[in-house]
Amino acid sequence: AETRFLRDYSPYPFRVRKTRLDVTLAPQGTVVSSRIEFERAGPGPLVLDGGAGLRTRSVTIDGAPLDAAHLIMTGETLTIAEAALPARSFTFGAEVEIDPEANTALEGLYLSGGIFCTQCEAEGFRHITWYPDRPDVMAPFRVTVRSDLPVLLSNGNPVAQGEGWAEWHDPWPKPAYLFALVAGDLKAVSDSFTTMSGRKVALNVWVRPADLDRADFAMEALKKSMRWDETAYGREYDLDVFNIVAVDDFNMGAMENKGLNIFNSKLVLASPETATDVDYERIEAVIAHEYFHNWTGNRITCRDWFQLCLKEGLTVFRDQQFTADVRSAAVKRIEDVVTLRGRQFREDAGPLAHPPRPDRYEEINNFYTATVYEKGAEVIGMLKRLVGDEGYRKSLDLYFDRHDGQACTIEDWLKVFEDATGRDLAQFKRWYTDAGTPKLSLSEDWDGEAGRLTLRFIQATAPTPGQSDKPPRVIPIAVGLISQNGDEVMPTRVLEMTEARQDFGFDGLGSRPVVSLLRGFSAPVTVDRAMTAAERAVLLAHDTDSFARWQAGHDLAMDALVAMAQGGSADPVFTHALGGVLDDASLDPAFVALVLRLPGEDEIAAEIATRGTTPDPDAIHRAREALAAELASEHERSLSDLYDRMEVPGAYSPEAEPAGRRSLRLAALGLLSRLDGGQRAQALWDSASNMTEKMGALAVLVRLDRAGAALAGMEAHFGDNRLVMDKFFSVQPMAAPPARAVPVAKALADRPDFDWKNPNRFRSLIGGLAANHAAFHALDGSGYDFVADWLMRLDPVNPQTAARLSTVFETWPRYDADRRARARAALERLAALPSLSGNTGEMVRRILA
Ligand code: HT7
Ligand code: ZN
Repeated sequence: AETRFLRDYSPYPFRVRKTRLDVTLAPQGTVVSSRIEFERAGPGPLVLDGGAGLRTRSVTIDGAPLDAAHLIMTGETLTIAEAALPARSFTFGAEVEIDPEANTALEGLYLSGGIFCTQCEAEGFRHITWYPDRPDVMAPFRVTVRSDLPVLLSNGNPVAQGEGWAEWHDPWPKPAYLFALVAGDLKAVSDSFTTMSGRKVALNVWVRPADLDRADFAMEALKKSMRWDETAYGREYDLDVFNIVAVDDFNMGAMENKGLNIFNSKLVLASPETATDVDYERIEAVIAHEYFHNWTGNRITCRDWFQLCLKEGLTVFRDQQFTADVRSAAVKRIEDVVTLRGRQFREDAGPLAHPPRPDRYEEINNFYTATVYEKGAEVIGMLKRLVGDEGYRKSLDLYFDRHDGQACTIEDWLKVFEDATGRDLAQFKRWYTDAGTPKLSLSEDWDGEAGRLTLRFIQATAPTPGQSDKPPRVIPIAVGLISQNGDEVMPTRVLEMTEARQDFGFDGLGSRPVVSLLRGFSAPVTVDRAMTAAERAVLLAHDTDSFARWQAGHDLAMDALVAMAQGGSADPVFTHALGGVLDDASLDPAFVALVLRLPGEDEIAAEIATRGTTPDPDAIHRAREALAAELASEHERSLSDLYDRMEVPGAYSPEAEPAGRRSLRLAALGLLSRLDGGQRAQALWDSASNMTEKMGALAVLVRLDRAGAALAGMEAHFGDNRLVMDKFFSVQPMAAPPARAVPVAKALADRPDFDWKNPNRFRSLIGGLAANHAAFHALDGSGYDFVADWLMRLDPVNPQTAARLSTVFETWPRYDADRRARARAALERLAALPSLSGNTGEMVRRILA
């Protein structure tokens, strides 16, 4: 595809006053009639977007058929010359026929298990009818849906309905990407919500009738989110109804269509027997995320797709705040940083690095990335830290006041902060425009006589594709000081680093303290500092900042693992320090579970590469296994006590407290299985009544290659539950011993229920194998080939999902020459496919560049 550039933006030469759609549904021949009221806003022809799949039956202007001489139709656009249009305003009409049943790409209107549904972000509406399919063209929509199916939904409020039809009206002007339509044999969990100004809103979570008993939790999450947005941001819901629909075939997690959110069923359906604690937390967060888009995304949207992080970064930041509020803030922060490093730092360090606001793209669907989402959220966290809570609230109030109903840019967003707080954000803007993760190096200068500690910081960002020059950024560095005996001698202070090198001095210190750095992970940077294991142990035992405390333990574990992977041994300080954490009954179990979780193999590989050596996946795997075994033997008694004490009695609840206890119990189980050969795991599998413990036990049994009976039982019990069977398909390739993983994955791929056209199922198996680091990076290339073969098969059917999954290859440059050659060969096979989609083509080219 052609490259688009941010600098080429030009406004659309028309406004749309009203959009009217009449859709008669049929699996192979859905007819869409449109009437769009245009009003001229500038010079130029009328250019509308439309996909190749539109069978256009008629085009009219003000009701009169358009003379073919005035109309140019390519596969992708329809152009009407200025001379053929009335001067000021006119109504464009079209009747097109489309084929939802043939739509396996799941973009536009498609069928999922007999349910008609839509996915229009980013550019899916053009597969439904001719339209200015760009986010800065906003209009109120009136939609009639015609079908024999019992439930017919679209955006906005219901206006009227009769036998076989329903009419919907959405009064809030919106871009086409927020359009949605659903028709199916659905049942709802229904409730209502009274907004802060006293309006009653009808709420429905629509699912297939058989799934009705698993939709209550989603409804509770929705009500919680609505209340939270009122309290935390003063944002009230603005329609009479809010509908959520769950479908099984979906390219991503969920979609915030105005008043009609459509969800991947795995992010709606939950019961204790089928969903894990992690699933519950994710459902709650994504329901919140999509709901929060109503203001940050829908009422205020993006001018163009380069501005995607305007809505996504902000909405992720808001959903993170929500989870921190309704669960544990300390635990949530650590989880978010683990995710950020695992996905975004990885992206920033490789060939796919790009800024949160890119200035060019080929295929916009390839830019729904960790950088746009998670780094976009971190950037807002830094802004908040710099302007303070009050400045942030003032800025957000101004944003909503000033830009309601508009399609905005990052410049608009930053200007709001400048106007509300008086701060100059010119340098801060680099966080949006520059790619790469800054490395923050710290050296310390201690003057014992003067009682003065000087922190000398250097920031540097390595070049990224297309950006070699990296000027310094503003970095908020939160620091505290802890004395060697564990007292906090200086509470958190936020240093604002603006130069490439900068010193900060602290006076009046009686003895040399330990620096607790980057508290709360105050900026998305990597840290390079010399520190002894003993100093880290002081922070792990005493830091008052829970993030920095966890980080100290994580650093100790990482040093041990890197040493072991390179033929050395673990520093006993780590094993010993961990004992202190295990025996500290005052700590939150969820926090202890996070401390116990060893860095993942991919993270260890990244760290080894950062330290300038080539990671060996097999050695990393062995090191991680060996350290787990060492910890288990060293702390057997404490772990075994914990395993018994953390049992949660009574009925299952997905709340943070019992979930934290279960996560600690399962962390202990994982370590103890190195000693008991999986005996506890087998007993837990046999006795557990909730899916959290079942899956925790099963992962251990698969790792020990003794899961045969458990897997057979799972299949017998849950064979017809798609979401549980997705777990069956993912746990095996992911947790299997590396040498077994590819054969296991191949056997699973041969099963008749490997419904690979379903994105969840495909991601479970193929993504599961790619997540098994040592298996995916097997020296013989079998992991690379397995994944590449399946991407080749998926690409013609669902290019979006294939392109997204191709990112599993993004780290290939960090490995040895043999592995690099094998990965390159697999990618080149993909690239050579004559019919490769633009989506996957762009990704593979960038990954190989
Ligand atoms: N805004 C949505 C992003 C999205 C998407 C969702 C489902 C399928 C395809 C999609 N393309 C883009 C989801 C969100 O961020 O909330
Ligand atoms: Zn979003």
